[in-house]
Parts: sequence; C-alpha cells; structure tokens
Amino acid sequence: MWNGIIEQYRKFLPVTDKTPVVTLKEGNTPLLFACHLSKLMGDGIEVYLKCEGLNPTGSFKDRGMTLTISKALEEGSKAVMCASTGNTSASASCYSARAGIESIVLIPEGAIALGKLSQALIHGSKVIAIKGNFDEALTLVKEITRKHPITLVNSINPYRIEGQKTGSFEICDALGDAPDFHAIPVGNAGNMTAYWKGYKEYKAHGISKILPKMLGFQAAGSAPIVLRHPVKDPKTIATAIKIGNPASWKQAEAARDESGGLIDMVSDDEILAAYKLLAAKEGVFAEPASAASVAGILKLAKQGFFNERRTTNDERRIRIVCVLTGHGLKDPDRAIACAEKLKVLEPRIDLVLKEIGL
Ligand code: AN7
Repeated sequence: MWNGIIEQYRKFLPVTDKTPVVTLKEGNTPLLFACHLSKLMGDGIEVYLKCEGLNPTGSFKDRGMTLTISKALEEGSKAVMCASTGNTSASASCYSARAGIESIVLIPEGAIALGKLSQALIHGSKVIAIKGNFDEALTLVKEITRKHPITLVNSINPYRIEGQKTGSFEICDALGDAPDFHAIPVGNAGNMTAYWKGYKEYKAHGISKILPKMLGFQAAGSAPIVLRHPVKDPKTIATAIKIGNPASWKQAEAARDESGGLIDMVSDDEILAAYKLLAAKEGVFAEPASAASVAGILKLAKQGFFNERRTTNDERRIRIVCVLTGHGLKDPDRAIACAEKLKVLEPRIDLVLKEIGL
C-alpha cells in the first residue's frame, strides 16, 4: 500500500522514528506517455507527463509540505507562514489543518487562481491579501518569521526541497532510469532545484545510470533568470509562476549548468496553446503554469534542439519528462476564458440538432 512519500523514500529523507508523519498519501502520481505530443516532437522522441495535479491538494507542493509540516510538528512549532502565488498556500493550509497547527498565508491581491484561494480559506488558514506582488509578500514573510516564533514554509525551508526531490525518484522508478531531458516550469525555482537534487542522489546510490539535462521554462513576462536581472513588475497569465525574483535563483542556475541544460522563456500565447493541446489531445487538464514545460519543449523542437543532440548511431529513443505541476481545476476562470463561448438554447430538439449539425 502507498503511504505517502515519507514512508516510500524514508532513507533519502531527514526523518527519524520520532518524526510524526503528517501525510495525505501524496506522491505516486501517474507518469503518462503523451501520444500526440510525442508525434509532434518528431521521430524517436518520447514525451512523458508527470501529473502532479493528482496530489491531494492538486499540486506538487504536497511532496514538500508533508515533510515540512511533519518537521515543524516535530520541532514543536505552533504556527507556519508562507507567501504564495496560490499552490503553496493551498498545500500549507491543508497540511497544517491536518497537523493541528495554525497557518498564515500572504497572497498578492487579485493575482491568485480561484481554486487555490478557496483551498486556503476552507482549510482554515489566516489568509491575508496584500496590495503588492509575490516577491513583496515573500519579503514580508521572511522578515516576520525571522523575528517571531513562526515557521517559514516557503521553499527557502530546506525540507520543502527534500520532499519535492521525491518526484525524480518516482520518475526513475517508472522509467527504469532517468529521462534524457527533464522539462519544468520555473517560478521561485525550488522545484527545478529539488528535481536535480533527486536525480543526483538516485545516481549516487546506483539506482539510476544517467542524469537528465534540466530544461527550465519561465513565462516571458516574468523571466528574471533568462534576462539575468530581477523583474520588478512581472506579468503573465500563468499566475503560479508570476515571480520576479526567485528565491532559488542560484540553485536553478547550478542545476542548469551542471546538467548541461538551459533555462528559457515562453510567451503567454505559447503557454495557452500548450494548455489547450494537453487538455484537447492528451486528456490532461493542467493549469497554465504547468503547460509552460510543454510549451518549452515544443519551442525547442521547432528550433531543432532535440535532433541536434541525437548522434547518428544512437538507436535509443530520446525520453523527455514534462512535469505538470498543478491541476487545471485550480484555475477554472482561465479554462472558461479561453474556451469557445457557451451556447445557451431553448430546450427544443430542433435547436439542439441544428447546433450539432444534424
Ligand atoms: C503550478 O505557490 O511559488 O519554481 O507560491 O504553483 O518551485 O516555484 C508556485 C509555484 C510551477 C513553480 N507550477 O515552481 C507558490 C508558488 C505551479 C506552481 C510553479 C509553481 P517553483
């Protein structure tokens, strides 16, 4: 039976028999072969989707949060706090509710998706919206948690990274080795940092043989790492990754450079095209930020990036894993806004038949 990532990967994590495990049995998410996308990418390229939206609160954050909240409880913490573009707050609220500790979340007003806001509110967090962006909210949270007995649960907390690295373990377990390329959206850059750490640890233990090249993708309107300077007023429809000054900036650059990968950016139009393609062709509803990883590999494929990296004698297929970090239901407004307008008819058979072309 699956008992969550702490039980499954205990020996890779900083827990002891005394750690109280706060879990909702997160992890063990599907790694789906993407049929349509693989064909689009070209001969011999296999694309897999790591569907992190199927975690208990609908995003990858649960991997880090199970460990972070367990350790906070072990250390006697009474309250936790985070700044969030939405998913961290949803996960922190949920896991602290389960642990019986208080949670406080700071969110940028009007800039988080409806599903995420509803989660933070219903799990009983103290939710405070600030008239500013995520980066400003994080600065406040760092300051407050430095001075008061409240545990910071943003990804600056190393337990977040430790928990999230289990995503790579699952990918290697499913594929029998690491993929050739690992594509991932980049916001605060904690997840790219975590996956790279996980891949390196599995290889060091001799469980996997290769390391993937890490491909990180930011939204063009909020791409500080690509532009090599913080972005003061980040803009993108992918609100989850609307971050102008990532906390794990240096670590993400290290992952990129050590793996021989890259960090690139994709436009909102490219993100939305990938978002719709995933839903309409693969049957996978992921939130816009998640689609940045798919938009990214499609952009690179058009530039011939993957074929250039294929040696003529290489019989092996190229395997690419895209992490779909959050569920599409998190942001229903976006789905409705970019779909065809809903038809409303009188309840008459002739009108319905006409509408469907019969
Ligand atoms: C769906 O919730 O930063 O690069 O405060 O929700 O590790 O930050 C969310 C980030 C990608 C980027 N996809 O991951 C938050 C927050 C989704 C996300 C990212 C986020 P990181």
